Order: sequence, then structure tokens, then C-alpha cells
Amino acid sequence: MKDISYASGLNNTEDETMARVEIYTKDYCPYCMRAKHLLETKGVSFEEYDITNDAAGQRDMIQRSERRTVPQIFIDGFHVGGSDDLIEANRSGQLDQLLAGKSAA
Ligand SMILES: N[C@@H](CCC(=O)N[C@@H](CS)C(=O)NCC(=O)O)C(=O)O
Repeated sequence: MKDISYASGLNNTEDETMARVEIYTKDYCPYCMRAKHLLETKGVSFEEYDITNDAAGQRDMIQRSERRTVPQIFIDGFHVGGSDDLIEANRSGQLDQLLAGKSAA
């Protein structure tokens, strides 16, 4: 079972109408701030996993994303990518589609 003991932040997993947005962060990371700011600006609630001092959380992120940098963002389990990817997804409209529960395909 997935260990989410390190989960924190602005989550609202009870609301089934909202897409589940997860973001892995580290506390010194400006790209993480940028990604969170974009989500907040759009009024999107998210679950933040701060893995600054969390080796298990870091392993979980690498396993899920096959990437080693933070942030890594998932929407309903779909791997959006890092901050640059999130910004590009917002520009292209893919982010809104994912948040609306539409498939990325
Ligand atoms: N282009 C990436 C850059 C991400 C990046 O460079 N993140 C740094 C921290 S700000 C990182 O994860 N470095 C390795 C580490 O801190 O473990 C993105 O947009 O997400």
C-alpha cells in the first residue's frame, strides 16, 4: 500500500467532483513554488508531499515519475511532469482538461 504519511497541504480528497492533484516538493525549490503558485492561482486544491527530508517519499516520486527532480505533479494519477511541463500544459489547455477529469490521450 502506498505510504502517504508524508502528505500535507491543501487537500480535499473527499470531493469527488475535483480532480486529485498531487505534487512532490522540496522546501528550497523555486520551481516547486512556481508550480504551487500556478495551481493556487487557478484555485486548484492539491496534496503536497514535502520530500525535503523524506527518503521514502523521494523513492516513491522517482518510482512513479521516473524523474529525480522536484516538483513532480500528478493529476488523477496521470504524470504531468515538472514545473515547466505544468506551465506548458496550462498554456496548451491540457491542464484544464485534466482538471475537468478528461483523459490526457
Ligand atoms: N525543469 C525542471 C527543473 C526542476 C529542478 O531543477 N528542480 C531542482 C530543485 S529546484 C531539483 O530537483 N534538483 C535536485 C534536488 O534538489 O534533489 C522543472 O521545471 O520542474
